[in-house]
Amino acid sequence: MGQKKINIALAGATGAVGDQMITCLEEREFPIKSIKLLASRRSAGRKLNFNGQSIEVEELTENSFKGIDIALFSAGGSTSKKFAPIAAKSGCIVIDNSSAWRMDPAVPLVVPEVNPQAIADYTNKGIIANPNCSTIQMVVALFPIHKQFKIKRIVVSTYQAVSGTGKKAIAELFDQTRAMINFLDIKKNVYPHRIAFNCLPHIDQFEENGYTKEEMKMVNETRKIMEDDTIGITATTVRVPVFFSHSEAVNVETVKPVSAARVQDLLKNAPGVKLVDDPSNNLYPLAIDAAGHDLTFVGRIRDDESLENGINLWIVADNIRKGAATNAVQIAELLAQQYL
Ligand code: NAP
Ligand code: 12T
Repeated sequence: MGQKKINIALAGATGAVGDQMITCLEEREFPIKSIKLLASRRSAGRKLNFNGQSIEVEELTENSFKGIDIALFSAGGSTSKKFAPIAAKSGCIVIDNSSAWRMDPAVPLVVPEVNPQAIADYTNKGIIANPNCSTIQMVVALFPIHKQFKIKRIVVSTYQAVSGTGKKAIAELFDQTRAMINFLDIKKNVYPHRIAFNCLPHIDQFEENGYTKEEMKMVNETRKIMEDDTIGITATTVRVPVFFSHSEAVNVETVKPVSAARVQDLLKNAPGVKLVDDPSNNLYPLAIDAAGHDLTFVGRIRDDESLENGINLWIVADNIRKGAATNAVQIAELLAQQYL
């Protein structure tokens, strides 16, 4: 990447995703000219490290984006709704991690391994949306299958880490676990029920149809990214007491004849995928192995013996890295290389 150096801003720099954005930009040696770290007034004045340099966090305001080329937002939906258009108006391109803009038809929703061409539409509003974490890892694994065998229907159940909810939820699982093993009282703040030693079939808010917003994001975002509204998708999203990495049990029905062996072959060389599928040696993707990595790990690939053309897979990725920060930084890299 010997190209133009970029003035970058991180909105939500002090959060779980912002923290990983900083690490990602450092690790990937993103071509930075300057970096501005933004958060709420509560964090203004705090210092964070970037490439060995101590940088003061500033309060996010309407004037934060002058001279910025790319702004990476991970400061919640309402902040994005309000400030992304203001940032775009100041002439920078926003890559937004919240759900605020994802289904806006004028806003591209991008996973670089699947639809990098959609980035070109950033000119519509100056905003590019980063998909939901559960959706990103699923489409990385399924898009090669869709291209080859045409997917008719997806049935997915997720096992999602608490880090998806942010720093307070990470602390809640830690505190509740410690309280449990010390026979102390359990405090609940973030989730409506105890998450320690439990599973909650509830991620984000419930909608009128009985599904959660998280489940409907998986349905709608998958179709938008794969650019195919004919795919049937149904999801059950579950919070589990895991700190990092989402796991997904996925059943796929295809139009063309498919087999587990052919899908294994296909995914061996698929971009962004690491095949881990050797059950005889107890090898399959695990949340604890995916944590800290950028690839999407796929295994347990089996023929669905109840269907003519069906397979089952187990898909795991670090929800804060590929599910959020890494995917956003990959989009920023493509912007810098091809558009700026
Ligand atoms: P978090 O750990 O709770 O951090 C929230 C961040 O937003 C903090 O930096 C916080 O600053 C900042 N913030 C909150 N309110 C603000 C305001 N009014 N003005 C400016 N900054 C404000 O949460 P997180 O897990 O990092 O998630 C942040 C965002 O990323 C959310 O929008 C979430 O939807 C999105 N996200 C997306 C994915 C994905 O699927 N792609 C995954 C996880 C999260 P203070 O420290 O000052 O409070
Ligand atoms: N509620 O970006 O709680 O739409 O794990 C991501 C993760 C929303 C999002 C979570 C959420 C999003 C969560």
